[in-house]
Amino acid sequence: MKRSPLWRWAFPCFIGLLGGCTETPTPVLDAAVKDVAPRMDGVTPPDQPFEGGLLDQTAEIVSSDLPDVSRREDVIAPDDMPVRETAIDDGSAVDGEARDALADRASPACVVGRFEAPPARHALPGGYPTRTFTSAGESSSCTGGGGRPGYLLLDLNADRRPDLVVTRACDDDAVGSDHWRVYLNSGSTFAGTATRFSLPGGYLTRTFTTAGESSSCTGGVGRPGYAFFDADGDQRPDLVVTRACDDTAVGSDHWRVYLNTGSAFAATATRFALPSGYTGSGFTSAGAASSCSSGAGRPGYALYDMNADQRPDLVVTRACDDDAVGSDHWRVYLSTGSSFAGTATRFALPSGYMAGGFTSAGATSSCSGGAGRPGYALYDMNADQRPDLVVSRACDDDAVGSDHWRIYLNSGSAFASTATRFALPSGYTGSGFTSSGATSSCSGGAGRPGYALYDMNGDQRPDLVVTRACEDDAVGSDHWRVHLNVCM
Ligand SMILES: [Ca+2]
Ligand SMILES: [Ca+2]
Ligand SMILES: [Ca+2]
Ligand SMILES: [Ca+2]
Repeated sequence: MKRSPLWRWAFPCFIGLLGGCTETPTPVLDAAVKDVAPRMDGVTPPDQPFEGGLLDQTAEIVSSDLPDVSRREDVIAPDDMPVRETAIDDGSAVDGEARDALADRASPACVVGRFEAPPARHALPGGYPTRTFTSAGESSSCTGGGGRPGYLLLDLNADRRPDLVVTRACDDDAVGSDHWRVYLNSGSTFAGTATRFSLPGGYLTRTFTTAGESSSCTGGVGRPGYAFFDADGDQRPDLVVTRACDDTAVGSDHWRVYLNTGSAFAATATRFALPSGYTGSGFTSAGAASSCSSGAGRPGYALYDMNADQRPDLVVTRACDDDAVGSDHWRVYLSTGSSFAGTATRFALPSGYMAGGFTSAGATSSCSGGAGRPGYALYDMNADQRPDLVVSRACDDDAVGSDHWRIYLNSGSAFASTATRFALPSGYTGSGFTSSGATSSCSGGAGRPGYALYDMNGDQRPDLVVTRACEDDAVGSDHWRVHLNVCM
């Protein structure tokens, strides 16, 4: 996800209607979480015409100024899927993987680490224009002959390595309509040949061309709201429709989940129940900040697996009726795999920051005017499956974001009250790494690289991925730089 990772949505919370937002002091880890099989939604989109076997897909040639590549799209064979009975943190190597040695560098005793200064090289697929992949995800730009594809990073085959997913290709409208092109991540490279990943039918052409959308149902357009996260906890991100233009119940009492089978999103949706006590428009968006003014009463929410059961939980980061939420604690509604708990648990935040310092699941810093809002985000930096609070800029210490970050480790019911130091690589200019990701800014000599955090080698530790370097155009064209997250 993340994955960063990260799936955020907002729900209007009308406290007066139900007790859905009450809190209990029960630690998150103590809460019983049951594995409930998703119920069928009864939503059956029209059959998608099936044009021959997936293995028989013909070559897709994309014009390019890069050397060659004729690519065939293969289905991801079910046999390629890792066995999932294994505990996610057992540290065992996966047979046949090229970078087992790197994975083995994660020691169970490792509390926190650093980004290695010398970067590893991660090869990008050919067949696209130069500087196509200068960030960790882009919307397409097909007008004017530019031919820039839309793409994102998503671990579609559950080997814990994010794959490069082309969600729109300028030379083929079927990409983003009935399938995506997936370049599987081997740990040190993206495959040169794309794999075909099928999308559900029943939606407009080019509906699924980005990493997620808010809905656009006016004017008969009928574009659904959607996002990608692993709803059922099988490690495979699923396609979740948060608003459907033909059914107002989607986004008010349930979502449509198209489960990831390993080679496709299921053609038929299953139902994910939403908390009651909220109004109809509450759950229709994949991301929104709180809106407490003028009586709207919409809290800030995000989706993170706070208790390490692989199911993302609903995290309320701001509540309009309680300023302590976002200042000293968050509310967590645990996921059962097919619904969220009706009662929230309390998750403690570190002290020492301004009131309301953590009212969203991540923010850029705002140090001017004495506001003192830190820059922060949630990432599991120490590979215990629990997202940690990463402060990438602190208003009282300029070294934060230039030579280290502050990490507040997640205990399961709280973030640690004391920060751990996480070293950043030297050798970059500009404003450094004051957020957990940034687009590049190479003009005017600023020299700020484009970067993001992704676990590129599958050892559960998010790595610092430089997607554009101002002094080297090859970065973002034929490779990325990966500063591996390693133990101190
Ligand atoms: Ca899943
Ligand atoms: Ca969870
Ligand atoms: Ca952690
Ligand atoms: Ca890693």
